[in-house]
Amino acid sequence: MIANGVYGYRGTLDEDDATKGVAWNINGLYDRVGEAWRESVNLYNPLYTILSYRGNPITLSDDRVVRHKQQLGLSKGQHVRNSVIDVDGTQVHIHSERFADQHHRNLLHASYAFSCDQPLTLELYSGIDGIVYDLSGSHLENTTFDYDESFLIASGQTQEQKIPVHVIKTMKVNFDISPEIIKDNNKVLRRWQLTMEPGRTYKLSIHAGMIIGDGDIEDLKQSLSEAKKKGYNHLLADNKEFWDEKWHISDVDVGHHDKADKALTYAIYMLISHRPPSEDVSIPARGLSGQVYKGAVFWDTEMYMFPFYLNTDQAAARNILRYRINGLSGAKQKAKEYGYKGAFYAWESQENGYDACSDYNLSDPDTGKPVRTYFKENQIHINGAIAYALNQYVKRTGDVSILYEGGLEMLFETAVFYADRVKQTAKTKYECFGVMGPDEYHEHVNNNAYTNVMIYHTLDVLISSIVLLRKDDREKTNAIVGVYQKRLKKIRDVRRHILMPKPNEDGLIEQFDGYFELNDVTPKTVLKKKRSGNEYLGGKDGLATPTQVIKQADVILLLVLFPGMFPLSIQRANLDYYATRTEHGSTLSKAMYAQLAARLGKANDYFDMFLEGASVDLTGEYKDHAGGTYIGGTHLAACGGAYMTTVYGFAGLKHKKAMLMAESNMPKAIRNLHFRVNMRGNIAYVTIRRNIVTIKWEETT
Ligand code: IFM
Repeated sequence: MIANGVYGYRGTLDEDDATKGVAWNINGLYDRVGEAWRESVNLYNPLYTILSYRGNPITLSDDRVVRHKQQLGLSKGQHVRNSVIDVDGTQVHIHSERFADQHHRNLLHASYAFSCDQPLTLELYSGIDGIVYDLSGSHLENTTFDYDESFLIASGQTQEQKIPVHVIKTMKVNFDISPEIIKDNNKVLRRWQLTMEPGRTYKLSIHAGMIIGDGDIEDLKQSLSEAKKKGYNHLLADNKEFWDEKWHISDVDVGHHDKADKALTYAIYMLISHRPPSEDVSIPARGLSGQVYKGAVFWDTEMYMFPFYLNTDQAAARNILRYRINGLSGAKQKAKEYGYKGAFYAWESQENGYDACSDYNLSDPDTGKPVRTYFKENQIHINGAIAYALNQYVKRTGDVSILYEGGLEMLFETAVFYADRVKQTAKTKYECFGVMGPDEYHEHVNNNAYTNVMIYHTLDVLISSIVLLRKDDREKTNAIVGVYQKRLKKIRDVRRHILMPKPNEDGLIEQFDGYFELNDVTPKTVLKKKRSGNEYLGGKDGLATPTQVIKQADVILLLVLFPGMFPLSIQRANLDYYATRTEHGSTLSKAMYAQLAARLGKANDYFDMFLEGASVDLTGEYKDHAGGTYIGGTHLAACGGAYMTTVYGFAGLKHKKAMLMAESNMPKAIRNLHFRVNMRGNIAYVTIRRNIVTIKWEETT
């Protein structure tokens, strides 16, 4: 797929339609049809282009394909397709390219070239296909098509909020034939009838744009006319400049290990492609690859993707945080709905912090009946993820302005929620009941170690942020603090007395109260009992529920995030213990094991795990269904996890304010590693060669 943070366009073919899952998926535009899940919207398809011979579409039907290849050029963000199709004894070559405009992020460009080896009369159709692929209902209504000499236009609106959308397309051809227009209820197309000369290449370039809401159609037409004038190749060259600059700061070069290098390059390509363009949007869990997980933003963004942006694109990191600040009203609303004070952030966040998470996310494999799930109300650790990222940002950038711009208020509200959510069980003791940690198989658990530490950390970040801000502007800070003065006493008390995890005599941290009493079996034993391929292992009746088998890194993530909290011996004991009990049923899991292992000098033992986690989108080896729900797509958290393991694990990167340190925790399979990091405007070039670390300060911006 190609993407630019505003939209994603899947790697489908020019001639594909809704039945093949074509999707121009828009970030931040959501809709709900009837009682179906509220999900992100796919726009009309402006790249629809097809050749036809004697009224029959030329497609990749098996008997006619001579050759077919699709490529993704990661260095310039370009999708390329080459096909040779046999048409009645004549070979028709199709070469198409497309890229997401990284400067004018509402534009999309493509070029479509074709030729044949014998004379042939063909028809070329290109236009806007109004029938689009959707997971949960058709989101665009009142669709109309229009055209003039230069443009084709499809307009409509979303069903729920009646948000107007427009897709406009202009084309240029290198042959002198006037097209006809074809318009029906589903599409508007131009059609050219061509008597093709062998050896000549016929070319069509396409420039498309979109407006969501009340944009100016004339402005968009103007931008498209300029794009057409400039031409596809020039635009591509401009785009390449963007990519060159991004790759310079973002590339992580893993010498002598093609698999690792490829996986990382792909992961970084995805992360760059999904950087949020503004504070109105963030990054959905499946990126902009489609509507899986409702196109919603999870904790994946703050916990797994954020570190990449913090190191390479701090404007994007800021947008991610601002998106949460803007979602505060939604989070306060959610807290209220559950009877709590403060802000309870959405588990599946859409616009303005609205929680799109359903109460029934899965279904029973035997009966097909919906299964009640508690992701939405149990996973209160989402608040902590946001506070953690905000704290990392402020510490790294020194940019305290975000705290005045709603950041401190957000911290207060999340802290107020936590202080209200915990239970005082003794004079000096607070506990947290009925939660779900990152391991989603076990619901309604008490004192999940990860969650309790996140609660402590959030309250701590609030208190330290107040201290920091008071040094900066006492009056301004006190004005914000004053609003919450009455709540501070409880916040401080909870911070002091929240039950914190304590390793047992074997050095093990219990994931939650009673975890060690559960059946101690391996994931293999549990998996053997599965009745259907995509049976969900957790929840009320899940096979893993009565066991110690967990879905994903939980205690291990805690150790990754707070490296100084427990001695190395404790970290090692827990890595060994939980590794044999983790199913890695989520693509968020493996990278965290590999990262901790690297820091503990065990990178070799976990290198294969790192590779598996980093390559999921290339190998396709992940669950594409869980409990009857389709969950496929691009795994942005795994991309971020691959980056984290390499930079924070293998290279042991640490930063303290403007100071940067690295150490070699390299697995044997990787001989050298290079990457750059932005430290308050200075670029550090980190190199590890034969276990020798060097950091060179490259340039000052
Ligand atoms: O946020 C994750 C969760 O931790 C595991 N299930 C999938 C979600 C989206 O990636």
